[in-house]
Amino acid sequence: MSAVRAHEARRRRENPEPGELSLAESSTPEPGPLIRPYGDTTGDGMVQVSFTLPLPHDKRAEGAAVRMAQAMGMDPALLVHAKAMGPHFTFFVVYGPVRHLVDIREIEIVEREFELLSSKEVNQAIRKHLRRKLVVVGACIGTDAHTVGIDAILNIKGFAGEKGLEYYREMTVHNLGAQVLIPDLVESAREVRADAVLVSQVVTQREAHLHNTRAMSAAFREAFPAGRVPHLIVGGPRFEEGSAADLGVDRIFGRGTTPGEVASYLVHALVRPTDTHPHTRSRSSRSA
Ligand code: B12
Repeated sequence: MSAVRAHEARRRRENPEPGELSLAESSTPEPGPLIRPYGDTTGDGMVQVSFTLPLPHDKRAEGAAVRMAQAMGMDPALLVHAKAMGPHFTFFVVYGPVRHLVDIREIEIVEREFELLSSKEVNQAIRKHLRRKLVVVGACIGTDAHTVGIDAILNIKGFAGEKGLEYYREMTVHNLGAQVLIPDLVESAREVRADAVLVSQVVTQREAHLHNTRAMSAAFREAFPAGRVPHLIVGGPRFEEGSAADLGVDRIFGRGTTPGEVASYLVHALVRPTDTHPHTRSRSSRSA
């Protein structure tokens, strides 16, 4: 290698610019700041994508899949799997390198704003400061029948090794199940004087999860006086972090949420030592 090329290679390694890869020639496991995917060798940019095209499975469809991958920046694009999905569609998996870089210095991280508590600490906080059971109502709304997510949070058997909210002695949980109509949810929340309403939305076709969440929030705000609206929480795998305010809810939980996180959050949001929060008043002083 000439002295000029060696110098240029060292400059790139030590001081990469956007468009240059810091890890490509390095064996250090220290990442970034500019990174690209890893397949066989560090920084080779290899990715695998899958998608479905509205074409019957034939040579033309396979060519279209390769073109699609190339248009996404994969060059060369290797078709590794193609399978007919009925007579009119084909599912593809394509593998190949991309040239895009990510500058990890630009990533904004939303930190958890509450402390994780054990179930014992959650129960103690509710008993000591709320001095009554914390009441939770949960449901899947709209036409959504995917109950596994909300059950993972609410059912006693729980999720990821953590017991669900039903396990917490100081919580009363009403799980209304699937396809609950918004007026019925509002009515149930009123009836049981819910502190928090937990709604699951898994289906996102035609942005159903966003429309349903906005409609649910609007219905609660119409039905309850200001300051008396139960704490509104939605969860599901495809909600965007940071979009709670835009959707009119208090908190969003995404993929991989555990019941312990939700229980800890409920204490953080609804159980205050000073007992000044509207939802933390004793039952006799609450007007529903
Ligand atoms: C199981 C399943 C079903 C089961 C549901 C059974 C049941 N009782 O729930 C059945 C077979 C009924 C079903 C039906 C359908 N399904 Co389906 N289904 C799935 C599947 C395979 C798994 C979902 C699941 O259980 N995940 C496990 C749970 C634990 O994860 P989760 O839901 O994300 O929940 C976690 C978090 O998101 C969060 N969370 C979720 N909700 C809440 C709520 C709160 C308050 C909080 C705090 C947290 C929280 O906490 C949970 C634990 O971490 C997914 C594909 C997949 N692999 O994800 C498709 C999937 C969700 N289904 C899909 C579709 C399209 C359908 C159907 C429309 C298919 C059809 N044409 O009939 C129907 C719709 C039925 C209906 N009316 O809703 C699509 C949705 C696509 C989209 N973009 O909307 C998926 C993604 C499959 C796919 N790739 O196409 N489905």
